[in-house]
Amino acid sequence: MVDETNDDDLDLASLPDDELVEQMHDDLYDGLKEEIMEGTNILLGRGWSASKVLDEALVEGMRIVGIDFRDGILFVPEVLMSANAMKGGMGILRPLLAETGAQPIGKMIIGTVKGDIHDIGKNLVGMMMEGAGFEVIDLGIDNPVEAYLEAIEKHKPDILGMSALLTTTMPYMKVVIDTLVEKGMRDDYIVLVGGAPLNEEFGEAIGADAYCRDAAVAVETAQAKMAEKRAA
Ligand code: B1M
Repeated sequence: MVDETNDDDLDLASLPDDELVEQMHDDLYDGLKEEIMEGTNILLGRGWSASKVLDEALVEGMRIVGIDFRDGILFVPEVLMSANAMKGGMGILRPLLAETGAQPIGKMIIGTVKGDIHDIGKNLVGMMMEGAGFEVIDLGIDNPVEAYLEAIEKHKPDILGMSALLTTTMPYMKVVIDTLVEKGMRDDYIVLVGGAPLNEEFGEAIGADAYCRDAAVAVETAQAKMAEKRAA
């Protein structure tokens, strides 16, 4: 998707919604952070909800990047630029998605597992959980089991969330859960897992409470599990 127009000349604000969204997909592809931030602000100014901007402009754009990364058309440095541009847009949406006057309804720690540095999806889950009224402690990327245990000890969360984007790192989630079992702590926490290569079967097989397909499902699942926990 080589953009042959001169981006300097392109007035994003003059584009109708559908063309602007398409342009944002191109800009994300090209790693243009400022343009992504501008486009995000324009759509919000036109009355788009934060979640609509997130889903239709940013997440969909990243999906396209993912396809060309898989097919060897884009490489790591380019995808890093796309990720950086995506984070620019997410930074604007974050406070809007997290806007809530309510008391925290539960506490979650979330981190990407050891060996894995993908964090966009995890960050999105954290943002949506905050938006739903949860307190979220983000452990970042590349977390060994010790980091999860330390954070559990320190923050005493209701929920432990783990993210993995690689088939080679997703088995590490089982290492964390098995360690909780060994220490007799497993039943004290709701364990939710997610990430593109996972599925429900995997979640069950490793002993998680649930696999969450996306951030919205993570919120719904967390709410349901918290309600069950409170009722019990
Ligand atoms: Co990576 N990468 N990457 N990468 N990368 C994938 C995952 C890949 C599928 C690309 C591909 O080939 N199509 C592929 C994995 C293949 C596999 O394992 N089978 C891959 C690879 C191979 C690699 C490297 C090994 C490449 C290399 O070095 N040769 C390398 C690994 C580095 C490492 O981690 N050790 C690598 C590196 C990178 C970058 C650094 C360049 C960059 C990451 C930047 C960053 O995150 N800061 C990157 C990116 C951006 C991607 C793709 C293109 C996009 C991921 C993303 O952000 N998606 C990705 C392709 C793809 O997934 N289509 C790819 C958008 C995000 C919103 O979705 O993360 O799925 P996602 O999160 C969703 C759900 O999964 C769920 O909710 C989120 C929001 O709805 N979810 C959770 C996620 N975590 C959750 C936790 C929960 C609940 C739900 O807890 C409760």
